[in-house]
Amino acid sequence: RVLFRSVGSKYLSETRTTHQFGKFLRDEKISDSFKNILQKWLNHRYLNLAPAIGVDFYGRKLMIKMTRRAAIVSAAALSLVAGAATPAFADKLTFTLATSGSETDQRSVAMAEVFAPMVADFADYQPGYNGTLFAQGTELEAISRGNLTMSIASAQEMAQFFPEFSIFATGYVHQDAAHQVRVFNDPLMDAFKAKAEEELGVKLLSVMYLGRRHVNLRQTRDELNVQTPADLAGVNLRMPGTDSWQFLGKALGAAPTPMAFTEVYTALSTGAVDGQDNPLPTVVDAKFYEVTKQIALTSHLVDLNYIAFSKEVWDGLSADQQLTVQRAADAAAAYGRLKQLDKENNLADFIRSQGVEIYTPDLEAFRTHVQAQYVGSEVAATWPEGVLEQINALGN
Ligand code: KDO
Repeated sequence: RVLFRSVGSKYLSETRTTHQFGKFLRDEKISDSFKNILQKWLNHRYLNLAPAIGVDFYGRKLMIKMTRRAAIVSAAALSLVAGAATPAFADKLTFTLATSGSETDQRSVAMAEVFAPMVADFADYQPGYNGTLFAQGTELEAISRGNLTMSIASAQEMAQFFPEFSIFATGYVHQDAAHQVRVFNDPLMDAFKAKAEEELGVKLLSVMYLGRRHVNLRQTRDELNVQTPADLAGVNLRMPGTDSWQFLGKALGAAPTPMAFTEVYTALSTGAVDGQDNPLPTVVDAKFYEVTKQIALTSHLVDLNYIAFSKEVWDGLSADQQLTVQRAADAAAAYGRLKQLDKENNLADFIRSQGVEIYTPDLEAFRTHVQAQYVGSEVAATWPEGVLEQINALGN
């Protein structure tokens, strides 16, 4: 017990990050069995009985599936060393969240400023930004496999598992932020949510507002004036890398290129792509205005994300904790939505001041063309009957 306490607190006080901790262990002459105990302690401390991301002995990132059984075994091992004392660090859960968004993205801010404090009594919130924990598009699988607690998931990512989710990723379907909320809370979502829980182990807690996506290009308007989908012919438009996105890119009339969000700035600056599509707050947050010359306000997708949560972790929570997590997610989503809407409405002048022309193309031409591409398509064939009509009925 004394050994454990003294060595443990020495390590804790001398190592501020898991990487340093790993380096410390590697450099010290410690027996393998003791290393083993310390590794388990590290897992325990950072993963806290919940499946999550860990680091290996040397501070390398590693996916560790910390099952309940393994956790009990490691707790038992700790108790042995610690003379059967209950480890003080076992009292809180860890909720890891992976997002391809930045730390200053409004959704990230909402989670850190609203969600985290609301669950702080029983859980440490540990976000990983910019796709550092898991690459864009791999987060849901990580939750499903028990390696991650939460993500800011897109309908397009959900559609990789359940193609019918593409209905929420279809151009010109959602009308605005309020419409998204009405759709998410409507009984029409029940079957979608149940399938995600039962078959993927992912619980969709709340809907976040990302915003109206527009076409943002490197070309000046003199070089390319985008009025109708025909004007985008041959334009190499970066879209995220799933089928739903690529379909939408083609439906817009462009030649879509799949690419992870974190690579877009460089691709725009080198000319590897002609453009990208995202809402104005993202254009500012990711500084795309530095490497583009125009934004055609196509509003082709009023984009959303879900706060996705591990069903396994959820089931391990008490009823009170579940209620708190749900409330925290709803509060973060509501807060983020207001902030994002405010940004969306007020950023155009700033973007213009950076030398980017912003204008509205022929919206009717875009809407008609995009919608026509979905009619009778393989994508639309996956939509449960009547759901599109139900979504439309919830609109304005
Ligand atoms: C993007 O890759 O363009 C996108 O906007 C897709 C969204 O679903 C979302 O994941 C977002 O990226 C990232 O969070 C970065 O903001």
